[in-house]
Amino acid sequence: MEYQELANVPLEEADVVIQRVAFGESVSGGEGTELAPDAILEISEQIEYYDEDMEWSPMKYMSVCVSDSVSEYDKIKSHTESLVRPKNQLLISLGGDHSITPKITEALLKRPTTILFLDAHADLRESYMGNEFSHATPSHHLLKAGHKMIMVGIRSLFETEAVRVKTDANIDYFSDRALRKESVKEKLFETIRALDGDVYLSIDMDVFNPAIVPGVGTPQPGGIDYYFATDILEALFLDSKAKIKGVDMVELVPEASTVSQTFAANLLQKIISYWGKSQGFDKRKATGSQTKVAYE
Ligand SMILES: [Mn+2]
Repeated sequence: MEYQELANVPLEEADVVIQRVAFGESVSGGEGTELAPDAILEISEQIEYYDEDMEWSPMKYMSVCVSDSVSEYDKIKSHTESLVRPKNQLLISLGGDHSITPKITEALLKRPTTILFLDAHADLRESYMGNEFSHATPSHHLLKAGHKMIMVGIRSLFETEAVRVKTDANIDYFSDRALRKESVKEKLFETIRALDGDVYLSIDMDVFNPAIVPGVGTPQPGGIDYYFATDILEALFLDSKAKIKGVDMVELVPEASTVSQTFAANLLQKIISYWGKSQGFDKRKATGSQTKVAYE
């Protein structure tokens, strides 16, 4: 598979590494998250190379490598480790359901880190339907590993989760409803801009309004929109001192209209563009993946 139909470069040369995590066993509502990585990459060829927000074509200056697919849960950690190289790279993992996040972070994060967690659900259960590593449990594992969490867009909680988000000192909680208030929104952006040190970004696609992204395993009414998400990316990548250790996008279920996977592919492009700009790649020589493309 390729991103935007760009030829894959060797891992050693890649600025951006896209990991395909085709694991979707634990989704309760819908099925098909394991199909999302390839559906997002397939539709990414429809997206213009030029990013109208950052006013550049990121892939002119950056090179990309799409990994082979990992579909067994017990192999996600070692697969993630196998993709890490001692150079400045951004690893973006395309899920799969949300249970993959703790396995990816186990591989990437060697010390306590801030997890910016966009989701309709708190995902704090210790186990769900008998499964300790279900899509309803990633936050539990992340906190257990010592990470701090900033939760954004939450609007569906189990009673004990509702208590924990307000009492756990390691959770900075921004519910979807509260974010309708300008003052709360501003507080979220201040919090993100103040980030310093290692940060991992996890985007559950059900954080978005399901009228915009209908293809998710467990849709919830309410939710954020595209520009709210790009504002978050801008604050994180361009206005903060955070060092981004990795990104994942999970819980997408490809659907016939292709609206959901097109949304995800655009969001993926924004992540790549904003990160590339933050690294100053627009000032280096234009020898990226796009320069090998022949135009008609
Ligand atoms: Mn989730």
